[in-house]
Amino acid sequence: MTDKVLGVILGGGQGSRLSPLTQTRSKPAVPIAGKYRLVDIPISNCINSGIHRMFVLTQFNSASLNTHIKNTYHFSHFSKAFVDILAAEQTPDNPTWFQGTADAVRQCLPYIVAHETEYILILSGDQLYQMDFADMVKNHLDSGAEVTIATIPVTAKDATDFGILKTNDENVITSFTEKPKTGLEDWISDTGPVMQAEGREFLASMGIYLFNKQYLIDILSNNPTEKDFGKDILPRAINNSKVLSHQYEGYWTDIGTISSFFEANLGLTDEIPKFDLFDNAHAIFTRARMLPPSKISGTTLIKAVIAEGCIINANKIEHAVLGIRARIGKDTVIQNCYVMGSDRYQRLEEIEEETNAGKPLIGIGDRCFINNAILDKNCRIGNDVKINGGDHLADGDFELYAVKDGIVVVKKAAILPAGMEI
Ligand code: ADQ
Ligand code: ADP
Repeated sequence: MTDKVLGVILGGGQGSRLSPLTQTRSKPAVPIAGKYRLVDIPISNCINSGIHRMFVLTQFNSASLNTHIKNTYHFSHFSKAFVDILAAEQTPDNPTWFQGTADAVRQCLPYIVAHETEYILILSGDQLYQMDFADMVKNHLDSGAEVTIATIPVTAKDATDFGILKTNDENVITSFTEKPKTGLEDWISDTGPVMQAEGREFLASMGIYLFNKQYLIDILSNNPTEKDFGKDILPRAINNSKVLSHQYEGYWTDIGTISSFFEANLGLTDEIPKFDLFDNAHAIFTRARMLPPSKISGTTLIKAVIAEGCIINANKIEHAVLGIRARIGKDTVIQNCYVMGSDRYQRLEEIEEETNAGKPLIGIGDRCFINNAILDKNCRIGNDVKINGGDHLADGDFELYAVKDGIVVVKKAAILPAGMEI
């Protein structure tokens, strides 16, 4: 059945919540888990569920997103599979960028409907989860609904950040409110004994919607001023037609902010991570690179996830994810960090030249101490640099780095001179 489904991945609006990681690239291209990009998560979920045709809608079409998609998702000539990027474009009819999630899908409808498909699955681009959409499609078909929303039980604390809904006994949604700030007690649902025991009594929308194709075309075309699914289109659909809740209870988390992104990455270092990259049935795909194995010397490694192609001479790496080609010098200590790595290796002559000129090399130098930080790609961290993130640091945006919720984010290709302290 999933061969009748076309996936539409919402790749992000302004991306300001993930800034400065989105300063030079679109959100779907943000590197995650050492070797993947954000967009690999929804794409892999689709592929693992038998959905092989996908559009990625993005507000700006960065070179890095294009390169990644072009180099990663190759399908057989004999299949109809594809992953295509649709970037917001100005046309004579529409001089503006995407105004919201529903507007993004509306502006791309001509491309979407050109494909032979019966159902459109709308997905967020900034969530970490491994879900089989086939179950959701089956529920949708069995119920005869026009729309199915994937839902997950959440606690009262989390409920204010999500669309919260109530259903009848047949899981048909009867009411919906987007990110309720007051009157939460009216929105408690019977989520079952296991979820209730965890205090998860509110049914939240996961931002994953399965629409009958013609229904989606009609509701978007007939309400041209409605910009968002959560605020406008879904409440309208729930009032006027059959909208089903498909309850999911696996691991799912939103990674749209620096702190949730940071936590999700460091969560991969747990003994049994909630997001399991080692799960055969839910593999996450990414670009196949021909990188050498990582080379490590004299380093104590505790809860470390290390991608390919790294050169590590550090003293200690604890609770950290190191991305491809990360280079770390002698006597350096890295803890509670996501180091994204780099795009290339420096040639030996270049290393000699730059060292003589006193320029920090790509990677992290000797005798550094780095705690509670994200280092974007291609950073040059000089010798003896100290970065100590934490709640004592106020939020701020500076030339070389930003601080968000105590996490220091060193910007892509930033050069931190020897001895600098943050
Ligand atoms: P949010 O995630 O807050 O809530 P929104 O900001 O609309 O909603 O983003 C949804 C997805 O669309 C994200 O992946 C975002 O990056 C992307 N997006 C946003 N604006 C876009 C644009 N203009 N063009 C392209 N992509 C865009 C939504 C629902 C809630 C639900 C949560 C679950 O509105 O009801 O509970 O998702 O995370
Ligand atoms: P990002 O998304 O992190 O901003 P890109 O994806 O645009 O970055 O750039 C990464 C790609 O660029 C990689 O494929 C890498 O091989 C290539 N690349 C970037 N800089 C160089 C360089 N100086 N030499 C060789 N390859 C490079």
